[in-house]
Amino acid sequence: MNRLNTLPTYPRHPGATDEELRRTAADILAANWANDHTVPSRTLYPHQWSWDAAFISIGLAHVAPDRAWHDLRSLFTAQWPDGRVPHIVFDPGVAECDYFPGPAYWGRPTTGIVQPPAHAIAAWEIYRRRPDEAALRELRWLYPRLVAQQDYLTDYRDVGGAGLSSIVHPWESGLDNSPSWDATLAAVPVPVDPLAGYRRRDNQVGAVDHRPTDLDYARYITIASAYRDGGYRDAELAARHPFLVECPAFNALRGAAELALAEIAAVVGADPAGHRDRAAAITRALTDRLYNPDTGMFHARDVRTGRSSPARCVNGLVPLILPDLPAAQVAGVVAAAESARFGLAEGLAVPSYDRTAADFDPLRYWRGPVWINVNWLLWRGLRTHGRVERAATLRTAMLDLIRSAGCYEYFDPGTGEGIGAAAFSWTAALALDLLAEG
Ligand code: 9WN
Repeated sequence: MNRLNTLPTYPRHPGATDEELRRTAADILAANWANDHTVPSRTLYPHQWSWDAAFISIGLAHVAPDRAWHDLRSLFTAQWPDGRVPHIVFDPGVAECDYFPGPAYWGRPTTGIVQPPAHAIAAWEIYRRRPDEAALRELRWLYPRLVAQQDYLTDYRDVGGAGLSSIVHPWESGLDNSPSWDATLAAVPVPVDPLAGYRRRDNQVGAVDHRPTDLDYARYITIASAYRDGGYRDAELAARHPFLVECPAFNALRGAAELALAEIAAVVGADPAGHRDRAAAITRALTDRLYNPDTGMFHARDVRTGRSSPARCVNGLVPLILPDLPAAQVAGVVAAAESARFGLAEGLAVPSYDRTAADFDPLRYWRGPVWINVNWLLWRGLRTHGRVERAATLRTAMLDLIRSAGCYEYFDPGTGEGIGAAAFSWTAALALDLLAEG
């Protein structure tokens, strides 16, 4: 379904002023605070999510630093002994039927899979905004835990052996339904009725034509069950697990996390050098293994088949956040983002998928809509590489969307309409950060 042959212009009605948006965003974050953490959305996502907590705490740093640190502390309190930081920490006060798959499915108070490691970046951001004694205590508490998180991803998840971490489930990417996984998912055998005995909750609270299809959902459950039934062990994954993919955004965040850890190490009295070396090695591996000079983008790679996904997805632009990305890759990614496929040169926020692709879908989860968190990463990447004017335009495009539509989970890339969950935490949080950087 390609409904967009030409680039759209969003309705430019002025929407909220800076001050109004700041107030609304702070109110949303306050309303989504649940005892010791922030939920992404009261309706769709009533627990704590891992990479959401990172983005949320970056915004909270501007209005409630105590809650920013508290959010990260809650998440890392649920870290597993092997270092993995679970993708969801379940709130024991929320009923099982309010989110699927919940703790009964996973057999634990957290899920056993992870999400992109954006937390060291968040910790450094909170600290640098207010580097006082209390912040230093939090940073000291977090540092060894953040290192353990990175060690887990290096020691247990380098299934391909080339220095990149594999994700074992699309949910680990945070870009769940992205076309990046289509080829790999197509090969996952689906039992006749894999959802038997389960009831999707997302389709009851979200629009059916926005959410993943039943077939994709069935595959998600098949893959999650395989990992769960293997005791969440990572040994011999290559021989037995149906989904193993190197995602460019996940690994770029892992590299950026090492650089944030280098900054943190210098403050807490640890050695930054090892972190810088690891970051450099990740950038090299990404460039050697996932970059395609013909598309100017990074592409997900299936570790089992060795095949690169042909899809041009927003995760293929995220390595721009790495300051040591070589000039050729920087130029390629910027050109791809500016092209009509992603629309940056037209002053638009980038969609999650190539607008010109035949199966581009402006409404369905990660297959077209605009998400603020990946645009925020891209904005940082543009600034890191001196594309200051482009970064400023992207900032304006993001804020325009949010001002006009509200703090939605994602946005229709054709009309700018807000879709998914309303009062979504990371949109509110990152709006606060963007406003502060005006
Ligand atoms: C599964 C919470 C999460 C985000 C993900 C987003 C969506 C969950 C879902 O919501 O995923 O983890 O139920 O669809 O894709 O990025 O962390 O906001």
